[in-house]
Order: sequence, then C-alpha cells, then structure tokens
Amino acid sequence: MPDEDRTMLFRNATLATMQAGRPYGLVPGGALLIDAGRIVWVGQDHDLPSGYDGPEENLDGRVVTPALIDCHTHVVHGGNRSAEFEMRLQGASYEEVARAGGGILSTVKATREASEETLLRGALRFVDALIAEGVCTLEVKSGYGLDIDTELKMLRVARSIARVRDIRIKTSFLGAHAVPPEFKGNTLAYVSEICIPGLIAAQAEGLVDAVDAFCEGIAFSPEELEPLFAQARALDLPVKLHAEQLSQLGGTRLAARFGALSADHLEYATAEDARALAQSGSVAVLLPGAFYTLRETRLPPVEAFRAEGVPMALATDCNPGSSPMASLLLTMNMGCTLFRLTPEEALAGVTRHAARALGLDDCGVIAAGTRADLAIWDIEHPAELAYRIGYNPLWRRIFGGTA
Ligand code: DI6
Ligand code: FE
Repeated sequence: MPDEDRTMLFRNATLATMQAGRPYGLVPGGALLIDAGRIVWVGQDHDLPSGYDGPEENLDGRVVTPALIDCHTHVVHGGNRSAEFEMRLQGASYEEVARAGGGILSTVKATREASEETLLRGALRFVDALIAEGVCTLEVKSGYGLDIDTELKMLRVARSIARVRDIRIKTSFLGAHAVPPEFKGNTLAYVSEICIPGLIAAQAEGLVDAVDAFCEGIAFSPEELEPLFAQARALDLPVKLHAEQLSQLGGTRLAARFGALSADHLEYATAEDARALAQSGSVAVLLPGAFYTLRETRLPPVEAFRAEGVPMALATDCNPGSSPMASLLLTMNMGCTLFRLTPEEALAGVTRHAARALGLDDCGVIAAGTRADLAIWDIEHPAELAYRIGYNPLWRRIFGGTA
C-alpha cells in the first residue's frame, strides 16, 4: 500500500506531462518532486527550488508519463467465449451469435453461476496484465448479471480489486447491457423492474460511480434508456453510453442530452453527433480492440471529433466477446494504425482524456497537485509507446507516490 509520507525527487527525466501548450507537454531534462502521494513540483532540473534534502533518483533521461488509465473495461465476468470466436471465424456475425442466445447472454449464465472469489480471480488476470503496463486507474462495468443480485455481486467484486491491488477502480452500473431470457420481448419491464431498482440498490451500497448502457439494435433503444438515465440524474450519478457501435440509433445524442461523461465506440456516429458531444463536453471513447475483433470496416469519425474539439480517449473494452484484449499499449497502437490517431493523441487518450471520461481531475497529467500516479518507461521518446507491437517498455510504475 502507498506510503503516504514518503518524499522522492526524480531528476534527469524526459517528462511527457500531457499538459497543453507543446507536444506531449514535453519537458526534457525534467525533475519531479513527490510528497505524501502527490506531485508537489514539476519543471526543469536546473529550476529546482533549493532546500530539498530527501531521497533522489537519476532517471538517465527515461520518459515519465502520467500512469495509464483504462476507462472502459468489463474485466469482471465468468467463463470465456473461445467457442464463439471459432463460430465467428467460420462466418457467423457478432449479432447472429447474440440473437441465437450466445454472446453476452452466454457470459451472463457463467457470471450468475460464479462465486465472488472466482470472479475476482478471473478479473485479476487482466488487472495484473494492465498493471504491468503502467495502469493505475481502471474502470470496471457490471452488465453480465442482468438480475439485481448478480449485478451487485459484480460491482462488489469490482470494488474489491482495489483492496487486493494498488490500483484505483471506478465502477459503472451496466444493467442495461442486454435483455435477459426471462424478460425476452419485454424490454421496458426489464428496465423498470430490474435496471432501475438494481441501480438504486447498488447506489445505496456505494457501489456505483457512473451509469452505462448498451444502445444498439441487439440491446436497448434511446427511448428505452430514457427512464434509466432520468433515474441516474435523480441519484446525481453521471452517465456514459455504448453508442453507435454497430448501427446509427441516436444513442450519442441521448448521451449528449444527459451531459454524459463519455460516449463509447462511435463507429457509426456522424458529424452531427460529434457536434452534440462537443456541446455537452463529453469524451469520445474509441475502442479499436472491438473494431479489430469484429473485423469492422466503418471507422469512427475521428476527423469530425478533431474539428469539433471533442476529446478522444482510448480503452481496451476488455471483455470476453467483442474485445478479449488486456493491453492498453496494443490499444494505442491500434488507435494509430486502425483509426489514424497520432501517437500523441493515443497517449492523451489513455491519460488526460481517459481521466476526463471518468470524471477525474486529479490524474491523467503530470502537474503540481495531482496524484503521483506515474509510469516510467525505458524509451527515448513518448511516440515509442504507440509504435511497437507486443513489447512493453515499462521500467517502473508509481501508484500514489510509491513504486
Ligand atoms: N459493447 C461491447 O463492446 C461489449 N459490451 C458492449 O455493449 C461487448 C460485450 C460482450 O460481447 O460480451
Ligand atoms: Fe464495452
């Protein structure tokens, strides 16, 4: 656990602060002073205020970035879907598998049957892989329970991750992920009898940081989600939305109307949707792992997001179906190669903009006053993080000021 009283001075670092002003907010020959888990001074080595006599370390020019943030994951789930992977390789589409009762619903069955211990053990496989890449903040969704008890079980497991690992967890209630078999053909009843009371119960237990939903032909329409988002607002909880992944349904505009923290996926979003996100100040969370896995061809409107000034985040979407990926470094590479983001946009997407997609303002940049959540890399330039494939140059991860 972090030692709150420890001070540490890092010198001779290449700081990618990710603050606005210059590319990567780069500070060569940088120094960084940490005290009580926070960054208290950042600047050029030769400007260091005198008087510090605590421990210090020379980083030999290594690159220091804010710790990475994975702002969209489903790491808590039972079972796996490798059989479905094979079906899709033989030509079945993701939607066909889902309509045949596979897909999300097969993970629901396995998750309902799993104990909290089993779910935690399963999630930690992916959490540990992400920690090894310098991740210090992780969003985790429910959504494979689809009954009140199992949704709460998933969220409890998500919260428990932060008790057994040095990582910050933000949870999203995703009761509206799919309609379970017992409510087939009765979507509105599912929303009013399970999603809304489940959300209220989860909030009462302190298990929810945001409310998410899957707005899609195989899931929920914007109209069906209205009452859920109204309930989120009544509970003072921010919303997020899986929107415009496989078709254009108007989910992005629903999210914008509710001032969402983020709209996620967005392959089928339009320039008008980009404008709506700009107006609501929402983040566009791009998920290239799902695009890659489903062999999608329709690209998210990156150019429109840039033109409208919509911040773009990148996340793994780590889930057993459409994105069985537990690497944020690979996500950055895919964001560049598949979506044509620049390496700088990719890094902002897993730091500064990912923090904003979670409603956090104390991490995601290197600045005085923010948490000392840092990643130190054995590289010469931050562009290298998005450039290599299947190679992890993390040298040290610092969580709350402690390695
Ligand atoms: N979109 C996704 O990418 C995940 N959920 C969602 O709404 C996929 C969930 C799954 O296939 O298990
Ligand atoms: Fe997802």
